Order: sequence, then structure tokens, then C-alpha cells
Amino acid sequence: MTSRRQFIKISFAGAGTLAAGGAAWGAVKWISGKDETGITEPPLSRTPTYCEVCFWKCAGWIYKDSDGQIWKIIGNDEDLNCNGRLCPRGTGGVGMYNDEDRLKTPLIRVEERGKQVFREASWDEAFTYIADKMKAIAREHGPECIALFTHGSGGKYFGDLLQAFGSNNIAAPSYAQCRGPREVAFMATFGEGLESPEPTDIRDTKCMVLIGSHLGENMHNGQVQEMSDAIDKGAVIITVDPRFSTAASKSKYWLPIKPATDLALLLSWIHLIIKEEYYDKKYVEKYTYGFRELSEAVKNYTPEWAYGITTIPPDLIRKTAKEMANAAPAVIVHPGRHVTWYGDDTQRSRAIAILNALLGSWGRRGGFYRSEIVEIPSYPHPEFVEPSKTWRDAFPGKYVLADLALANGICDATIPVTTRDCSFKGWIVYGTNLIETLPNQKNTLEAIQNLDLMVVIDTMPMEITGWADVVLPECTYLERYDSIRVVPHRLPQIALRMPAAEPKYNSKPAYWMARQLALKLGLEAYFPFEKIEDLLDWQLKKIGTSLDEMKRIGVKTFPKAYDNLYFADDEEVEFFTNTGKIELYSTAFANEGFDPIPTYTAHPEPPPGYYRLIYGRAPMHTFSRTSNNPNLFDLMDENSLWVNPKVAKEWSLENGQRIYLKNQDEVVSEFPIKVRITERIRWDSVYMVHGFGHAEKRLRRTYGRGASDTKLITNVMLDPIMGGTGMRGNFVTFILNPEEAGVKA
Ligand SMILES: Nc1nc2c(c(=O)[nH]1)N[C@H]1C(S)=C(S)[C@@H](COP(=O)(O)OP(=O)(O)OC[C@H]3O[C@@H](n4cnc5c(=O)[nH]c(N)nc54)[C@H](O)[C@@H]3O)O[C@H]1N2
Ligand SMILES: Nc1nc2c(c(=O)[nH]1)N[C@H]1C(S)=C(S)[C@@H](COP(=O)(O)OP(=O)(O)OC[C@H]3O[C@@H](n4cnc5c(=O)[nH]c(N)nc54)[C@H](O)[C@@H]3O)O[C@H]1N2
Ligand code: SF4
Ligand SMILES: [Mo]
Repeated sequence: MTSRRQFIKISFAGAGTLAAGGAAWGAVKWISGKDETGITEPPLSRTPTYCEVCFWKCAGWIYKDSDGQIWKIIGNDEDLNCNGRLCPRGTGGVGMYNDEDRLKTPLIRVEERGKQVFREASWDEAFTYIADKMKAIAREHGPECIALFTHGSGGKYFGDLLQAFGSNNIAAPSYAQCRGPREVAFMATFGEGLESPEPTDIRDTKCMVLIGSHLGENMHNGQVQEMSDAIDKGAVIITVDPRFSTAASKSKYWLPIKPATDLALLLSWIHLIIKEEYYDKKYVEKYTYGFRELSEAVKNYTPEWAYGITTIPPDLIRKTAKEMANAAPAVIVHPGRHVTWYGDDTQRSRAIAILNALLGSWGRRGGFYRSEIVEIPSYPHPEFVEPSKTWRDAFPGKYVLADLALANGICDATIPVTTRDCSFKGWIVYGTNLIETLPNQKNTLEAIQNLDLMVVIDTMPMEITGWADVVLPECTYLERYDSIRVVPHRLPQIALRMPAAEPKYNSKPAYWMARQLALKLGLEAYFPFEKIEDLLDWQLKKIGTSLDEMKRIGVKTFPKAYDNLYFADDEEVEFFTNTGKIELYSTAFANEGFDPIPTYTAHPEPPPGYYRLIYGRAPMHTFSRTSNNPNLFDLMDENSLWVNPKVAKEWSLENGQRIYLKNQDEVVSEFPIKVRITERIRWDSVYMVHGFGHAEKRLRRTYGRGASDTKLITNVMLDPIMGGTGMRGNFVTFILNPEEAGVKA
């Protein structure tokens, strides 16, 4: 069975040489005010959308001329996520529509003269192929052996389809590869998770602590805007990061911590805040549980103890604790977002939650506000069948506190083992490039080899499509309707996405695909609306608006159900924890046999000659999805490796030199990466932006540019509490001579 599936490059008839972005690139230049050609603005019409370039989902307007040509995308002034301003990526979203490398038609893997190739197929053929395979898997193994991986708006409809089929194994990489640990930690502490956007009241904060959260490069739009306003109003920013990030450059304090030791710093701050009686006594007494146990547990975590571990001087730890106390309760110890670092991530996030609780910032102005969300009714359909098994059955007694499915868990449970009677046999992959997204590529590929069916729904010929049995080309977000955007915020709001243009080539939207597949599977009762417009109109009318109104306004704000963004003085608040209190001591963790109060354990350090590989975001790109986007490629066309001058000197590295990287498991980067020598990184670490180093040649612009961090992340530090994949326990060394790496130069 192994190596049954070969990676195939998707080829297109008539694919020419690399072309520039075309007319719309001119349009983007024009809107950024850089046009020198004297073009005057033609009469423009506009349609509403919300952005799909990242998951912040800013609402905007797409402007078109009378020929239907898209000219620009700008933010919707009413939208709380963006306040009328899109980030560079959102503005460049039109490049997704214009990218000539897009997937153009359905493809099916076939054997031809002993070689695997894709052949172009009609939509009907593709659906028949998928439906037959799904039915065969259901017959032989049960429908639960099919899983959906999804990261994107249209995935919702494939989720509905899968549940109608009898499986609820639906996983997103935004959980166990991203924010899962902090959700579990905040749930255990405050009885609720943080969701997206996080209810951080940044605009009114007096002090914000960023623990490796690099806002400014991490372009979570509204948060970045609020942070800049808060700084203007004099807020103190404390940034803890081994790298002098953009946020660090705006901070009063930069704490260049030794990577992997943040928990020691957090415990020391907790120690000081209790010892110096900086904590909010009234709040702690009224709302929290376990203060006595916490005080006892942290009594030895002095700044001097933390110094030895973190390399942060004790007086700086003291000063910053005092800053937080001075600002409290208008203080935010930011929970971060991508928090799957070292495997103890739920406990580190717990320490962050506890600090916020002691400072009384949860439910307080300048701390965390109480968000509200609009409930959109589900459309009428028969009840979903209750599946007889789920992904959890593959991990008996483990990850009980995980409230969503684990993408890595499903991947692992696809590789057969004798101790498990059934493994996953079918994957539907919507809008996630699992090859670059899940750590340990070897494991992902092994899982894929064991599948009977893999369907990939994507807009681009990304790495994952090369391993599919069937590839379904989705049209971009600019060419389709999608579900109504509902996100929690200070005010309850919804936003509409509608097509600004006809789908290019033979691409189609997710709703249509999911419904056509449902028809083939005899599940049409679950998709009663032939057209998504009718479904959306039905839902919108149930909440007092309509598709027509939303087409006009794009964003609608609803009245608040509660009057207060913050806890009123002496308000009785019930928290959804076991004790009904904010749990400084977690009874839920204790019940599952985990430390009810975080404790510090040391992590492995790089061996001599190796450096810790850390990674993050570039302001003009989103993961691996935008590197081929013609507009954004022009802004940044490869990543570089940040190296400290001391290290560069030892290795005689020069700025701009291209080197290969080798990790602790002898895995070598596929492509070389350009060295950037800078004091802005500690000597024990190197840094690169995630999302480059594409190995798929059909991504003609970005192929081979820069290095992939994922390729080098072979050591996964699993979080025992919720199964998250810690990805920063990998060490790399430099290979200056490509022949040494066994790489063809
Ligand atoms: N090594 C490493 N791994 C990581 C991270 C990291 O920093 N480094 N970050 C982690 C985090 S925080 C997250 S949230 C995840 C993100 O993981 P992913 O969401 O998987 O990230 P992308 O690589 O952008 O993959 C998105 C895929 O969706 C496709 N796509 C884009 N728009 C559409 C659309 O409209 N429809 C469809 N059907 N497809 C579309 C893109 O072409 C691409 O193939 O990755 C995690 N994994
Ligand atoms: N432009 C852009 N913005 C994005 C995204 C994108 O793709 N592009 N993706 C979005 C998504 S889904 C997510 S989850 C977020 C992720 O963004 P964040 O949650 O803000 O950050 P991370 O990616 O975890 O962290 C990157 C930072 O952590 C630092 N770091 C590395 N190791 C350590 C350590 O041991 N301790 C400390 N204290 N710091 C360390 C790195 O130097 C880097 O500055 O970004 C979001 N925003
Ligand atoms: S933050 Fe930028 S990329 Fe993300 S949704 Fe908003 S405009 Fe789009
Ligand atoms: Mo994420």
C-alpha cells in the first residue's frame, strides 16, 4: 500500500511563461496613490464582501468599473474588525482573482502506462467518483472513517455534508496548530474561551504585555489599529520576545527572553504580584477560587530564580510587574494566538490567564470586554445522524479537555496500528495546505498513503493538491457568496460576502459543490435551497434583515442584548467553571490528573553548533497561501533567515548569502535561504517567516523561493492536555556548501 500515491504536478494546457499580474495590478497601484500615469477614476460600482486573505474576516467593498473590471477593495467603515481600513494583504486580495496559476478545472488522478497523472474531468464525473468512493468507505468501514480538514469560509458546507453523511470528524489547523491551548486554558480559568477576534480592550488599555505575540507583523487588523491608538494615548507596551519584533520597537520594555522559558517569567510575575500585594484584592476575593493554593505554589518563583532560566534581569522583572500593577485593571497580558510552541502551551496560557485574573483585567475596561455575537439560525434540514465513533476513540482517555477535533490527531489516526481496529480512510481537505501546515511532513505523507480517498478543494495548485485523488477548483472569495459572517465583538454585527465577478475558468463555489455531492449521495434533504442566495435570504429574514438590504449595506450592527461591556461594580458574576468562580486553581485540570497550577519544567536546548528555529508572520503575507499572489509577491518575494552578528562572524556568513539549513534529524531545507545579519535576534536562535519554500512548480512565481520552516519542524512537542503540536523545539545548523547537503546547487 505504501507509496501507492505519488506526488503529481498539476499541469495546465497552454500554461505559458510567467506573466505579471495584469490590469488589476495597475489598479492596486492606483489605489495606493502611486499611479503616475494620470489615469482618472472611472465611474465605479461597489459590492460588499468580507476578506478571505486571513481569518480576521474584515468587511469591505469591491469597486468595479462599468466593464466589470475590479479596481480596488477597501474596508467598510461600519465594520468593527477593520474600521474601514484593510491591511496590505486585504488590499492585495484581488491578486488571488488574477493569479494565472489558479486551479482551473476539476482533476482526477489516473494511472497511465504505469505512471500517475491527473486528467481533467467534468464536475459531474468528479462528483460521481467522490460519491462512489465515499459510499464504499462507508460500507466497508463506516462513514465516520471520513474526515474533513477545513480552514476557510466554504468549509462550513462541506461540514454540513459530512455530518449528514454520518461523520463529525471535522478539524481545523487553527485549533491544535494554533490557538487550541489558550482556548482550553482560558476555559479552565474563566469558563469561556477567547475565540476570534479576542475580546482584548486594547483601545483603552494602559499597559499591554505581549508574550511572543508579534502584533504589527501579525496583522490582526483591528488589534493593530487599537494598539497604535493605545500607544498614542501613552499605554505602556511590554514585549517578551527573543527577537526585536515590530511590537518590541514600539515598546517601553523589550524582554529578549531565552526561548522556551516564558513560563518561568510568568510564574515570577505571579509570585511578585502576590508577594508585593499588587493584586486586585476585592476582585480576587469576590470572583476567584484557589488564591491560597496559588500563593503557596508560587512562593519560590523569585525574579532571581527566573533570571537564571530566562536571562531577564531581576530588576526588569520587578519593574515590569510594577507597570502592570500601576495600570490594573486596564492591563492586558495578551493571550497570543499561535501558541503551540513547546508542548506545555496550555499551562503557559494558564499562567497568562491567572496573571490577568490577579490584576482584575477580565471584564474590565482596558482589559477584556464582554463580547456579543449574532445568532444566525441554521437552515431547516433533518437531524444529523449521531455518529457511532469519533476521532476521540483513537485516543482513549486522552485530550479530554480538547473541545475541538485535532487535525494532527486525525492525521495520526489515519496510519493503521494493531491496537486500533479502524483508521481513517477518506479525507476531504478544504482550504488548508496540510503539507505545509502540519508539522512532521513525513508523518502527514505516510497518513496520506493510507487513504482510499483524498479530495482537495482549493483555489491554487498548492502542495496538498499534488497528493489528491480528486482536486476541485474553488472560485475565489471575490467570485462567490458565502455564509453570513458572524464574529463576537463589542457590538453584535454581521457582514455579507457576494460575488463581484463571475467565477473564472471552470471554478465553482463551495456551497454548489457540497450540494451537488449531497445530491449524488442521496442527502439532498440536507441542502433544501438550490441556490445559496435563497438560503442566505431565508436566514437574514429570520434575524430581521434581508439579502437585498445586506447587498446595499454590507455590514449590519444589531442592538446589544446586555448593556455593559464590563462588569459593573460589585456585580455578581457566575463563571462557567466547576466552582462558578475564576479558577486560579483549576479543578478541571486536577480532575484529569494535570497540574491544577502551572509549574515550570525545562525544555531541551540546542546542541553546540545548532540554533533554535523560530518563525512568525510577515505583514504582507498569510501563511503559504499568498506567496504566489502577484500583488503580494511584488511586496515580498522570499523569506530570509535572521542571524545574530556574533553567530554570523563565527560562521563567516555574509548578508544576502544563500545557505541551506539542516535540523537535528538531518533533514535539510529543500531550497537555500538568504541570510539577514541583525542584532534584532538572540544569538541562540534563528528566525524566518512561515509560508515560503514552496516545492510545487506550478506555483510559478513563488516556487523555490526561500525556505519552508515546516520542512524543518520534525520534532513535535505534543501538549498532553489538549493534543496541540508544539513546533519550536527544532534546532538547525548551517550548510554553506550545497554539495555537502547532498543538494544539487
Ligand atoms: N510550520 C508552520 N506551520 C504552521 C504555522 C506556522 O507558523 N509554521 N502556523 C499555524 C497556524 S497559526 C495556522 S492558523 C495554520 C494555517 O494553516 P492553513 O490555513 O492550512 O494555511 P495556508 O498554508 O495558508 O493554506 C490555506 C490553503 O487554502 C487555500 N485557499 C485560499 N483561499 C481559498 C478559498 O477561498 N477556497 C479554498 N477552497 N481554498 C482556499 C490556499 O490556496 C491554501 O492551499 O498553520 C499552522 N501551521
Ligand atoms: N500578516 C499576517 N498576519 C497574521 C497571519 C499571517 O499569516 N500573516 N496569521 C494569523 C494567525 S492565524 C495567527 S495564529 C497569528 C500568529 O501570530 P502571534 O500569535 O502574534 O505570534 P506567533 O506566530 O506565535 O509568534 C511569533 C513571535 O514569537 C516569537 N517567539 C518565538 N519563540 C518564542 C519564545 O519562546 N518566547 C517568546 N516570548 N516569543 C517567542 C517570535 O520571535 C515571533 O516574534 O497571526 C495572525 N496574523
Ligand atoms: S487583516 Fe488583512 S488579510 Fe486579514 S481579513 Fe483583514 S484585511 Fe484581510
Ligand atoms: Mo493561526
